[in-house]
Amino acid sequence: MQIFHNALHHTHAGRQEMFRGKLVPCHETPSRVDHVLAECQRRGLGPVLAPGGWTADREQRLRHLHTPRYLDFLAGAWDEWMAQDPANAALDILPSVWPGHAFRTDVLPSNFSARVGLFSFDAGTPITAGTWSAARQGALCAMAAADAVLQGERAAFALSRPPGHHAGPDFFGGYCFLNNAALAAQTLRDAGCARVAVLDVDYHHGNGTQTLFESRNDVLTVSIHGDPRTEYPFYLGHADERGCGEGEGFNLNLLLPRGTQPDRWFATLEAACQTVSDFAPNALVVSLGVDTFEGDPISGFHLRSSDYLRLGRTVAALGLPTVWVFEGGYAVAEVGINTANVLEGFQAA
Ligand code: Q9C
Ligand code: ZN
Repeated sequence: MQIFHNALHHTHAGRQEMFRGKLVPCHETPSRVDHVLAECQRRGLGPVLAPGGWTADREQRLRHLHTPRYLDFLAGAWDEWMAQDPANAALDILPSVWPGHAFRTDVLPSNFSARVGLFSFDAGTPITAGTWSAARQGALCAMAAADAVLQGERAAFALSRPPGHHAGPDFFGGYCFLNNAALAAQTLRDAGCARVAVLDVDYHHGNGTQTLFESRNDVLTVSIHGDPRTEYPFYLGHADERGCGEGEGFNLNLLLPRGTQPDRWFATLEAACQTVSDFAPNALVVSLGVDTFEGDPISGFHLRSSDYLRLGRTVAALGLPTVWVFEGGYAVAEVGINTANVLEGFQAA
């Protein structure tokens, strides 16, 4: 299948994230994508392509899913940071204050730190010098993969980085800035697919994707993830979130406890696929996180490398035009093998 590679992804290289009262090295590293690309190439899984450029349609789609004031903030963040102090060049931007509850979010603060907090929900997602260009190019990869499927490819893979499924209309967090999978889904909708399903198999709930589509009945969102009562992102992803208004019944959260073994995970995947199939979508977007792996340093499921072949086969059985979008997966030594296994399992089926 065609693989859309973000050649600018290295320019987003966070140094540190906040964890239990101290700054620790970022889990979401450039080497992750290097491993995935190398393994896809080693196996000859498909041509590695550039996503093409920004068209008026693509720019408009980005501004439709994300708010202009959020995009403007991201676009200018690094320059503002540098203008504060040239010594900031050696530091990442991290938030340290948030509006929380019972504060106003309609007044845009002129203070830079206040705006970093307004548009974020955790202190684990640094903005660096190259974040904006990397995130934009990653978003382009997702839209290009959707375009490839629209042009008749059975499937395409967006090797996007940074990941996207935690990013919402006007917020970043969970290592995500622009919602790549949502942009792929909207690309399919804009080209005339009446119904699009998004299946999120990352360990963490895709809160950004849910928030973007929860009021809509044209995009079904289904996510399998660690129970948010104990797992990040904690404040969304519960079973009773079924969608809002016209979108009621078009969001499904399938929760599993930390420690879940492959048998139960795959039984849940079958349930997810049944819901996707019942929706009868014209196309499918998969948020492909492989942080469900037993060796993942920040997650709690126990899938083994061979299980990812089965994941690919199971999704292939849906028989849908499929856009794969790369998300999480932090066991760096295995992230390439596990991701390529999914794509190989899909293609072999
Ligand atoms: N020290 C994705 O998989 N931090 N994002 C958890 C670890 C946030 C994961 C705490 C995890 C975000 C795309
Ligand atoms: Zn994840």
